[in-house]
Amino acid sequence: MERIYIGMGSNLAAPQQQLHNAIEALAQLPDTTLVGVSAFYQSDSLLPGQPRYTNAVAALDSNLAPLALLDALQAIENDQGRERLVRWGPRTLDLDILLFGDRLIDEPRLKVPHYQMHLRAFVLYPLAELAPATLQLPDKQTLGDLLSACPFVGLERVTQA
Ligand code: PH2
Ligand code: MG
Ligand code: MG
Repeated sequence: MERIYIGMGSNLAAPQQQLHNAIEALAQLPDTTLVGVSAFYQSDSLLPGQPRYTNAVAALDSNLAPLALLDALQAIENDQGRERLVRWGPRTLDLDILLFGDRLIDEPRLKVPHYQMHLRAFVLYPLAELAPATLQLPDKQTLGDLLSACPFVGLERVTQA
């Protein structure tokens, strides 16, 4: 079993419902336990001219291999109507593997840790709800290090009904 963190995002077609549906789908993955889900956060898109995003992070314990998990996540994205038209385009659902145990993965289809997680408040602050500040990335930086370099700016924590 390895602890895996998944970044979730949506900015189309009822983003909060998309995330709720994604969480149900993650809970059904084979050889996997859903360990936790952060609060939801809203923020402007990194690319201007798109709807605001809702983001969250989920923690899984899984025996799936990294590429098997990637296939399963892409199947969930596709089930929820993901269209891959342009890179960084608006999307019904984005599921990104942020961290996979303490592995460094560099394959054509999959780079872990996620290449921009250290820059993204909408990833780091929800992740910090699920993981301790002492969590080490493969390069030995801690989550606390990344958080202190990434201000909590432009993020709005969603109060759920
Ligand atoms: N994802 C992107 C591009 N821009 N902006 C926010 N706020 N949240 C995202 O998840 C996001 C983004 C492409 O992965
Ligand atoms: Mg993605
Ligand atoms: Mg993404």
